[in-house]
Amino acid sequence: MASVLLINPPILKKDLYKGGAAVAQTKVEPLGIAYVAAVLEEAGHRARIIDGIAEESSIEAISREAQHFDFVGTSACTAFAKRAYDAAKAIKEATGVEVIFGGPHATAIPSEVISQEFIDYAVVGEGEYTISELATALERKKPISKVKGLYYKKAGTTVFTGERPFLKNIDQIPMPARHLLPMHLYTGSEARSRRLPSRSLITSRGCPFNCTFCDKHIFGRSFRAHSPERVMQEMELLVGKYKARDIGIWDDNFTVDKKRVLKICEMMKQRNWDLTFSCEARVDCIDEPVLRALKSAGCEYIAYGVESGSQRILDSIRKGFSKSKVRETFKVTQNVGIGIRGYFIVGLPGETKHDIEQTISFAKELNPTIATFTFFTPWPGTDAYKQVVKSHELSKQSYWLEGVVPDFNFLEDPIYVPKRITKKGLVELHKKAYMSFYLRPGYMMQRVLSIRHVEDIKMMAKGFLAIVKS
Ligand code: B12
Ligand code: SF4
Repeated sequence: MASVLLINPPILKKDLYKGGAAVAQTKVEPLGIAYVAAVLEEAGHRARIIDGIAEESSIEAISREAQHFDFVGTSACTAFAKRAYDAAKAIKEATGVEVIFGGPHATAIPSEVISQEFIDYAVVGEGEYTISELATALERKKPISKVKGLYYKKAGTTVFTGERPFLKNIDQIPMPARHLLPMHLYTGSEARSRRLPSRSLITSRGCPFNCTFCDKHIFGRSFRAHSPERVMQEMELLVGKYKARDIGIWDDNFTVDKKRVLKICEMMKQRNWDLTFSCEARVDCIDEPVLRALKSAGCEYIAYGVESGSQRILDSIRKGFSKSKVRETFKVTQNVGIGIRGYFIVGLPGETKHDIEQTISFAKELNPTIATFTFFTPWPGTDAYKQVVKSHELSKQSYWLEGVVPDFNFLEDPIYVPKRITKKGLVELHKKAYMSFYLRPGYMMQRVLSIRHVEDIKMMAKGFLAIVKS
């Protein structure tokens, strides 16, 4: 039996959330390392998780704990890569323990990760079985060259063992090891749920679409879903053991398989739980019958990625739908009575001031319950990243080594600025997007009229404060 300490890199909340986000802090469980831990335990290994974000742990405290383990496994998306490197380096120096790096950053840019002297292994893609096979092989002193999905160092060179095929039947994976997470510290995303605690759930992996800005290296394009029966089992656990009043379904695209979604909704209704939920979907992968089923099963919010109000830009990012489709789906969703979280991006490659103005007016026309306007960030490995590197528009190609979100790309400091706009102009348009969307008298009145419970007032006050602080 090998022992593995899995960590979310330590980041203090004051460093992680700034401006509006500091008010509406999202406290979401890191399911990635929880899946990894579950498969390690299933294979007979010992796993412990320290969520350095939720627990606000120090690097020193994690290092002290690390000396009791055979391996430390760290997870990081690109936004936290620097902090994960800092933690890995300190742990290595303090303990000499072997370090395994997995997650979106390692998968997008494994050569950078494995080139760090304090990192011994980089795991790419779905990591559960790779790390568990690696731990077993090392423990039994067997060769690791057969463990697919792994980068490691050998005699001064880097070895890649080859792609690990995507898991075909994801029902084979055990449920994430929530028993190892500090579940009392997670309340969920207040921006997506009216009732707390909201627990997180993943019911499918992969998205068949191909938007240029989206990092899909982990789960790829083949859509693989849990059976409705397995989804019920996990929901049962969340409602029973973890007292969920709401569930945040974080699938990239929950409604790809409409038949499956209809079945899930029907099964949820039969169980008669006191439960609401939210999910993410594409405007062209949903229709009225599905929306009605979602509503009757307790769906309170759907997040749609609209991205832009300029059809030219929508086409250039390969979004694959028209503005009229967005209008149509928003109307039906609003008629059915489900709240909408609209995601918009500002500063996409090729955008002009006029395109962003179109995005702002489109957001106002669509009138979602909540709108977020995010600066475009070129995540490594995406087509959008390659595009802005090729056009010499990205001055700092490894910007993630200079700080963690929100040090970069937040409010005042977009990492990328399209050629035809100045940085100051982009920041002003971003601010304008928030102000002009939220400070509309009609919008404010609608929100006030939607108040049903004391909780709604609390959430609304927080939301308002978040806008003011932004
Ligand atoms: C939920 C979510 C969030 C939640 C928090 C998630 C959390 N606490 O972990 C919130 C809303 C807070 C969030 C925020 C952000 N997110 Co986010 N998020 C997601 C989402 C939708 C699901 C994550 C998830 O649970 N996946 C399911 C698990 C099972 O997958 P996983 O975590 O990747 O883990 C697997 C592998 O990566 C690997 N693995 C992971 N860790 C480890 C560790 C070891 C040791 C090993 C061996 C393997 C391993 O094995 C796991 C099982 O197969 C993903 C999209 C996606 N499809 O994953 C985006 C995603 C991770 N987010 C992304 C981004 C960009 C962000 C933001 C930077 C957005 C922004 N502009 O602000 C911020 C980050 C800053 C912040 N303030 O938190 C990108 C990351 C891209 C990248 N290269 O880093 C993703 C991939 C979306 C995308 N397609 O572009 N996010
Ligand atoms: S942005 Fe959404 S629809 Fe586009 S590829 Fe990513 S997950 Fe799929």
